[in-house]
Amino acid sequence: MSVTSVAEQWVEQAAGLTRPSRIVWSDGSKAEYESLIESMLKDGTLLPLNPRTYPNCYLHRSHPQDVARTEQLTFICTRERDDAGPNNNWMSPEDAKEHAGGYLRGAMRDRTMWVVPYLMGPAGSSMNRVGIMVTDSPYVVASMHIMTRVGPVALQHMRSDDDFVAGLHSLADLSPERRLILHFPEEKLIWSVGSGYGGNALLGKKCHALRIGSWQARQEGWLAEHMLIIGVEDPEGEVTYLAAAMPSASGKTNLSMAISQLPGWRVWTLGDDIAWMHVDALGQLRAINPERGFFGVAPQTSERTNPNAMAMVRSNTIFTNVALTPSKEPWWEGMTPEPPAGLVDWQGRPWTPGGAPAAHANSRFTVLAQQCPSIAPNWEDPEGVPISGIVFGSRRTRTVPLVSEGFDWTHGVFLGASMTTETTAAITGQVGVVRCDSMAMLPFCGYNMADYFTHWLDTGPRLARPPRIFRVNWFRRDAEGRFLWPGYGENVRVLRWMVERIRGQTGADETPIGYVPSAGALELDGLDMPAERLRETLRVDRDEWRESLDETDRFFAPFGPRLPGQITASLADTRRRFV
Ligand code: SAT
Ligand code: MN
Repeated sequence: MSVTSVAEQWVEQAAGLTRPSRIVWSDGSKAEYESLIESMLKDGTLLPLNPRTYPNCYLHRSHPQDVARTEQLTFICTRERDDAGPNNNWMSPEDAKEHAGGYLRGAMRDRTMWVVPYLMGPAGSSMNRVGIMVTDSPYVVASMHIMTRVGPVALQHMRSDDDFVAGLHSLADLSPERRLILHFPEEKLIWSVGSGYGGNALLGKKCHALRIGSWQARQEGWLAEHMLIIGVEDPEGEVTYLAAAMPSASGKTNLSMAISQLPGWRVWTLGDDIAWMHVDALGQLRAINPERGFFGVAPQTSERTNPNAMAMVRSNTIFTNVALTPSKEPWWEGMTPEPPAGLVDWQGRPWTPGGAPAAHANSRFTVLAQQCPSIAPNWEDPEGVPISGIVFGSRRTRTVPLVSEGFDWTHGVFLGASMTTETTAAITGQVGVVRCDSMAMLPFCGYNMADYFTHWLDTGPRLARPPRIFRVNWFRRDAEGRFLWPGYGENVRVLRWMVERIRGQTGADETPIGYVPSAGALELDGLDMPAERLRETLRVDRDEWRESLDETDRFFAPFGPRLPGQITASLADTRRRFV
């Protein structure tokens, strides 16, 4: 299928509002990418990095007040307020358009409007979806080239004239006072104005694949989730596929590329951020990664924490808001034990040690998935991969043990729904505040989360063998503030336990919050992990949990009677088990 009249009309409408001087349809070609880069080098939007050590890599510095997602400026604009739910900011579609229309009117004057048709998901997959976004940011167009499949391939996958999510993006004047990220799920429409930052501006990612995607997924009976996808290969070569939800900047990219510290075991990367999962004709849950690249957090990425990522960003990568060394190489906190001399910080100012971080805490790399050394050979399989386990992970200094397993699907859904986490620099606002982040979807669920929980509960009975559901926390600390578990490549020990649980090969002890590994079930060979510390890592403390369940209760309260009875019952059962 080629450009349809519906698509053309939509582009005309967007141009009528924003008044660009020129309209260019993006073809997704290498030549187009190169000319975008060239023009951005010319006008200073990009700086070249060392062509010898970082070939074809560039640095982008964003507006200092435009460095993270802005949840308070993100809205779901449904006709009925209750359809957005207490988990979302809501505005009526009329108010939203009037408001943002004011910022967008004439916003592209003297600028080129790019029309970017993009495909989310592998070509030829029945699970893929098309979007058409317009934008006045060449940085966004180049990033979309990396993160999605741009050009005719997208148009060819439209199943009807209006089978696309429309996205209107403009930098406008980049002012936080005139910034809005608006979603109209009933119209398959996104408006984003005033930000050039990833999650606000690369509309295929959070806006389409998660917020509009989750809305469509509920209507059509599938799941759009904030999850990585990995294959865990055992020493016999058998691969078990897992999907894992974790909040932004909480280790999804690292886990998806983990290098196993266990001989014979290996992790294959299929995705690091989003999973679209369907129930197939045999009742098997299957996942595709709708994205084509990684938009990963740079700080703390190193040869120790994620060697695969370090290798993959050595070429063809756009860095955003990292620091720069005198030899024009990127640098960020945690990359090397000591910062190199003569750094320039993420805002282009000479940097002196001891002050603010040289790289922004939410600085990023954007790179094609195929550059990852651990990318799975089947990562673009149109059929997706069969998911045997689902993991809900979060960042908790206390309370939550290293790993536990839900009693069954319903209890697993409760574990996801009641997940609490500490906030990170991926969102504008305070870092380290404990909040509920159900399934790591609190910022991304495009509808009332009570209905989302119901949708998850309803999916279980449709599955011939529902995946086991696990809860993990790599971030628990001891009384001195030290991490109890070494994390990173050692996390494969936990993945191995999951695989063995899925196969019914290993033991577990029952606790009020689920099963935890019984003594000896976690492979700890080669790890300095005294029994006392392991106990602390897996401990389920009654008082801490009571406090946490109160927090969950407060989070659930505003959902009122729309909250499914099974969730309320699971909470009550958990409380009872702690008595
Ligand atoms: O900024 S993004 O939303 O794209 C990444 C994230 O916060 O998960
Ligand atoms: Mn994310």
